[in-house]
Amino acid sequence: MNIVGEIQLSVDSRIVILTGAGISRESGLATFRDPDGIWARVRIEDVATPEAFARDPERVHAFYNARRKGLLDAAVTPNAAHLALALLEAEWPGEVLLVTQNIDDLHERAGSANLIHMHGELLKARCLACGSASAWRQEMTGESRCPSCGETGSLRVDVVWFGEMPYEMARIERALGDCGLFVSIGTSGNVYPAAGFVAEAHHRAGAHCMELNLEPSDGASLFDAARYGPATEVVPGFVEDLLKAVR
Ligand code: BV8
Repeated sequence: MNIVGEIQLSVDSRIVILTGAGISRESGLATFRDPDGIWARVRIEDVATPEAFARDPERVHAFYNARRKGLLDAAVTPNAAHLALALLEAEWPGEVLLVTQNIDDLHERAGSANLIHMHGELLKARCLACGSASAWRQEMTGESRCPSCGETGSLRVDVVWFGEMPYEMARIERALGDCGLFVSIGTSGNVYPAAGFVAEAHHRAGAHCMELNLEPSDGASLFDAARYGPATEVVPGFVEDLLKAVR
């Protein structure tokens, strides 16, 4: 058993990491619930539910087209926090599973591979006619054609809206039931089931639970320890502390 800072952790144990919009903030992408966040400008009910899409698909397409354009801006690149998590996956002897609520591709671009996008991906389209998911980097409209089946008007962005089941929950639940460390980064702890993961890791796996965030989240009291500050400062520092134990 190695002592990593304030954590008792064996170096072959699984680490589960949950990230939210805060980890991408310093790459230039907006969060949701900060004063300048996305939900300060537009209502969830108008753009991020199946009902909104049924009611006004073009409005929903426009909302995600603007975010896709922003993500594909050359100025938006992975930051030191994304890169530190990719380093941890490469050097930690045990499994590092990264579960992100984010729909951007900054974790992949930083080198993370053992990655689950539980709320889907902005750069993918899902066809309501054939069910396929395809890479999608351009504007999406009601005239867009499915790359797999050729149908037009059947595409939606491949993200999980409110009221829809997040992706790969069985795989996430299995990991939460058998991990030595659970780390929550850049999330306000508002949205379920993600906000419930810390309690699961604690009660089912007896994991040490760590919050790395700009400020205490709504779930702060559920964590054993925390480090507060910008992700590009606290995440690399924490990863270095973990890797000191294995070097
Ligand atoms: C589900 C994808 C059940 C799209 C998102 C009524 C009906 C149905 C469900 C519900 C209901 N009432 C409640 C629910 C549950 C609902 C929910 O939790 N609602 C909340 C609002 C109460 N959840 C769902 O609907 C989920 N599905 O429950 O299905 C079911 C069961 C059976 C069968 C079918 C269904 C689905 C939720 C997923 C919704 N999709 N996004 C898109 O992105 O457009 S959620 C959205 O919120 C994003 O994914 C985002 O990631 C997520 C969480 O937000 P955060 O990432 O935490 O971002 P936030 O801005 O809130 O916080 C940022 C944090 O970063 C802050 O703490 C800040 O301090 C910090 N920060 C800022 N800067 C920095 C920083 N930290 C470090 N460094 C910095 N520089």
